[in-house]
Amino acid sequence: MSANTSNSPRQLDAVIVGAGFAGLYMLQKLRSEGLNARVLEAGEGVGGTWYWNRYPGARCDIPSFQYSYQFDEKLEQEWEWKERYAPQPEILEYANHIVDRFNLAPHIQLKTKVAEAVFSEEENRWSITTTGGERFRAAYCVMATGCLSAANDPEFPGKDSFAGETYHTGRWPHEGVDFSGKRVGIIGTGSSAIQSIPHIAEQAEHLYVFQRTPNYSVPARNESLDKDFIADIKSRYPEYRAFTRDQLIAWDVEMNEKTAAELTPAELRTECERRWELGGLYFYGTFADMLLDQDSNDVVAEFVREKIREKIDDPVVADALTPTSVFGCKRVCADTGYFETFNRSNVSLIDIKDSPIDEILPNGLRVGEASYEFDALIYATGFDAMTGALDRIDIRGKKGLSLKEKWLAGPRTYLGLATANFPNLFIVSGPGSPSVLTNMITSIEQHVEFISDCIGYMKAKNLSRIEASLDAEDDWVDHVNEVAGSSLLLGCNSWYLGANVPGKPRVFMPYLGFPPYVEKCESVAAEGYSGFQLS
Ligand code: FAD
Ligand code: N01
Repeated sequence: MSANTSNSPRQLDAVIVGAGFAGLYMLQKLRSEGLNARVLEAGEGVGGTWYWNRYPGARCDIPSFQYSYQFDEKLEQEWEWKERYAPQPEILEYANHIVDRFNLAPHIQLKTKVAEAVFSEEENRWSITTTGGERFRAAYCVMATGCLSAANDPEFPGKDSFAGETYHTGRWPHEGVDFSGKRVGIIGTGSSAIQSIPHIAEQAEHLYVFQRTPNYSVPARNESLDKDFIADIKSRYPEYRAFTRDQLIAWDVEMNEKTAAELTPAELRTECERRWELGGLYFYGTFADMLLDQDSNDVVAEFVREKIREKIDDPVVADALTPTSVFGCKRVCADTGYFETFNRSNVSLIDIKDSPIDEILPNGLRVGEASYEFDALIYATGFDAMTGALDRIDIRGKKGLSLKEKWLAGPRTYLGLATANFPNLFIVSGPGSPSVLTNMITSIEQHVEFISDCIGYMKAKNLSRIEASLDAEDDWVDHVNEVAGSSLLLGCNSWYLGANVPGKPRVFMPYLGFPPYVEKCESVAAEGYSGFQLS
């Protein structure tokens, strides 16, 4: 995993930025096709999300036997997931196993942050420069920089004055943190906070939770995986994976084929209770129209609200923790003992919905007239999702056009894979693709295979440039918006809409519907990459 120490740029067929699940598979795929490809990764290790997010309680919320690669049958058979929802160390171990198994390490350069990527129209090549000044030239540049990798660091007045320890859940210290005997403040109540709060509360002397918006969370019901269950899945993995790829969100949520209107009140209740027992994100499958029809959604939302209220002793705290928005218009959370944590005497909920944080103080923070003192402050404030990691690189296409400037009013892509005026640049899980609305590893594999097939096609036809056409891009952006508009997903201030980052344009970024998306990609490829200009 060594760096290039000479002054001349290293010449490559493809530079891949990022060593998460997207970058690792892209590397494996392109190298297996005979390309000289290299991954540049800012972190000191591979795994992306699972390298950075080491906060206590971090684990996946899609069952591990689904949240894993399916491109290699032997890998699928040999890897043993131990828990229904694998914890972060186990997923990180899996990422490292991929590197070893496919001998990827010599082609991955760690501690290498890409600062700039510039396209040369004369040479049809990308020049990539790192923050350390190292340079690379490549025919293709693949951004595998992640949808949830650029931390959101809100600019509170006095932020730098805090004298205690400060953490962000997405940049958690590798050696772990011991909060024993400490007063701790945590800002945010999204998935990261909901997973970590029960653990931190067990250690801390006192935990202050600053909540702007309550979230829907359902019990994860994590458990050790039964050997017979796994043997059964493994005995029919190809068929099972094919079934999951046919699902709206690319994983088996046991989707109910009936709409809520087709069920009696008693049946509605029974189905909700069944989902509550199943746990976790299986709630996405409660009714076929849950994300499309307000009445259907209300049934699930009210059921989960009722369950939340039952868990909390203090009615005022219960009210504050009970969400009122559309169920699922923000990513639903899966927890283990989250709401019960607020019954502890060492945990205080501070509702900052109507009175936001005014300033960070050297020993705590202030909300209106009230000050809270603590020794450590945790930002569980999420990510500048989907566009953040790309915006943080100076990416320049034809005529020096900057991607950040092109996307000032919101990201514009063709299929979330490419963007007009940026030839030979591919994005894995870009805005406009199903990405964060799906089992992401399945979406990643589909993108990687599309990109590698496309590069193979270019090679076979002796072509050197591919670029999304503006018309195809405009049509795709309209279609993404139309699909989102026909759902209930626009109904709250979610990071899907960029609403968590001040000043970010309010645009629904992911595409809802994995199967129609795959169908579209397949027809684009079959038509010789329609919507792209090739030369
Ligand atoms: P990432 O894993 O984010 O990797 C991107 C890599 O690019 C990072 O290592 C980053 O350091 C690197 N990078 C970025 N910019 C640069 C640069 N300029 N130079 C060099 N390197 C750069 N999804 C699910 O489907 N199911 C789940 O259960 C699930 N759980 C999640 C839990 C957490 C805590 C989080 C944050 C996300 C979760 N996700 C989940 C989403 C998760 O991000 C994806 O599933 C998946 O891991 C993304 O892989 P990736 O390779 O696309 O991106
Ligand atoms: O981030 P978030 P996350 N003042 O954006 C609050 C995946 N994931 O890291 O809702 C005060 O959800 C913000 O408030 P509001 C998953 O896809 C999965 O938790 O914007 N508060 C919110 O409460 C997830 O959706 C798992 O009003 C501020 C919180 O910070 C995604 O990653 C685990 C604020 C941020 O919540 C992101 O999750 C973890 C401000 N200025 C992550 N700014 C699994 O369980 C922000 N907030 C698998």
